[in-house]
Amino acid sequence: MRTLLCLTVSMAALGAGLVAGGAGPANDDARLAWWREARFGLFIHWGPVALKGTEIGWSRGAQVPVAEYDQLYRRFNPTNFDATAWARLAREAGCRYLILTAKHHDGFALWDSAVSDYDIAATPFRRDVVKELGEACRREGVVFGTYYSILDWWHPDYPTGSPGGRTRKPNPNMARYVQYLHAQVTELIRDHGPLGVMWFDGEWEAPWTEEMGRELYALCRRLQPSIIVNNRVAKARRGMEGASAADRFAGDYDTPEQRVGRYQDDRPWESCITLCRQWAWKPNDRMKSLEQCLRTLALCAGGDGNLLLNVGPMPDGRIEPRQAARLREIGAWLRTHGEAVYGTRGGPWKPGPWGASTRRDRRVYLHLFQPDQPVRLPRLPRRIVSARTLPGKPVTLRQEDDSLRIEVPAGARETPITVVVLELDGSAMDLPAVETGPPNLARGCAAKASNVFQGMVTTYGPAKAVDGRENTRWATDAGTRQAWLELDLGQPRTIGAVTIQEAYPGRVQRFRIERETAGGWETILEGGRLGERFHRSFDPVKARRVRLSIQDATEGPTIAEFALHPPGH
Ligand code: H79
Repeated sequence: MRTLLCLTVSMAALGAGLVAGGAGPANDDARLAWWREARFGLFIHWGPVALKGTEIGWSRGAQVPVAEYDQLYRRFNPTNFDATAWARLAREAGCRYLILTAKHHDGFALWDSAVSDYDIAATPFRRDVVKELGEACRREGVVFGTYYSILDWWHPDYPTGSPGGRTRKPNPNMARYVQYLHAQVTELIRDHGPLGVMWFDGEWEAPWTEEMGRELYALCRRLQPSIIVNNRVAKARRGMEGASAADRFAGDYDTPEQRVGRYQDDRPWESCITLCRQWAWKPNDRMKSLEQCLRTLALCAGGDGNLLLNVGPMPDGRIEPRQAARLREIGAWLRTHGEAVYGTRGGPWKPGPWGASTRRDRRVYLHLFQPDQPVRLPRLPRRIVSARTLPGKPVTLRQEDDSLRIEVPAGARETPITVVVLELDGSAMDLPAVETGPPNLARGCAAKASNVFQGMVTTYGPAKAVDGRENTRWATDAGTRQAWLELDLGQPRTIGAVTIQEAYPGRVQRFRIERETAGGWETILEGGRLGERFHRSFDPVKARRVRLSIQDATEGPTIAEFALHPPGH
């Protein structure tokens, strides 16, 4: 019922476009409103590969020989599959939508596809899993969507046959493959819809072009104007970080994978993260704790994104009881704390080790991860009229000069997250997001660099590494192995810690941080890999000019942020 209503409303509002706000989270296309409000979805990775317990995305031709893998469907007979049980579990988990892998990279279709015999109809099971699950979800009030991998290692017309294109088909025909892909996507949307979301993947391989992506997006919207399509439909995604390049066609939302996305309130995003370690079912796979799950959800919501939490059902059609139990625990927490998640926007405080914040109207919800420690956050330009935990217990609040100190009395603390509701004297929605990290002495300082990607200084210049924005970066030319970034703090400052964020984590292999002294450059610290977020404190030193010297990189280094902190941070 809710699904139908949402889809009708969205269709009426089509074409509203993006309304950029002056401050605070941007309001986008009304078509995405239900999805933003939902905040939490269930991802399901399933197929004949569950019989082997290996990974759906990359075990074909690796852990399982191709000849064996491609015959697994002949004995795929999940007689315990119960669509209603899955849809109900999603609802009990508090998931407002569900995405099923209709077709993964291995090419197998979980529905009865008219254009392929490598599908569920060819298994002993024969029942159309996509159809049954879609119908069950609609009955249970969970919005249904499908995952579809653009690449296809099984299909003879698709050029590559394994990850990284290591094996190639003898007689590929990409134009004909695109027709096949369009036919399958049409079957999903037209015959198994309406769908809330079309979740594409596998777009990174060379045969797929931006033009093909635009056409595919247009096809989806033509078949169902209200449908939401992720950024993997085209070529905009930047690595597993999942954000979209600004100059590329990027679908409707960004898709960080196996990580929480960065705070981003001007474009929708959704982190897809596995409950266990594999996407597809694996016996005795390590499962995340309830604490990890709830904190991940809070960090996503607090960063203004969604969480798509994945389970891989077993080959007999059941979701593992321990995984189902974990999902129900999440749902139980959401029944008492959902007010702080559903229908909120992230911020105004950006997430940090202390926790995260979400907002709706005049309220701000603090999701505190260490409620036994007082939290100090930068003050907001609003008066706080009341502060209580979500069950309504009083919280001690002190508004100091430039910070706000929040302390939860022992009797009011909850694990793994204590939610505090702050009531403001005005709207929380127009407040720009505030950093909660340590003070950054390098922010906005003068910077120069040994090299800038294709000389594009305004887009990728050194200033981008010190602008306080994690979604901009200093980039170097392809093939750069050594580079330096030099900062001038304007006057000698005492520094005691550094944070470095690589935009493409893993490229930097060896680096030094140096300061200029009367006698020349002196090393403050040396390190190996940087990664997504490198933080290190060191014996305080005074410095005006500081240099990041990269001695060894596998590819042109790209630095999203280079921050210097006072001692004690
Ligand atoms: O379905 C799950 C995985 O099976 C699938 N995506 C999730 C949702 C997946 N397939 N492959 N991968 C994940 C890993 C691929 C990583 C890479 Fe890349 C592809 C590394 C280089 C090319 C991603 C795309 C990072 C850069 C481009």
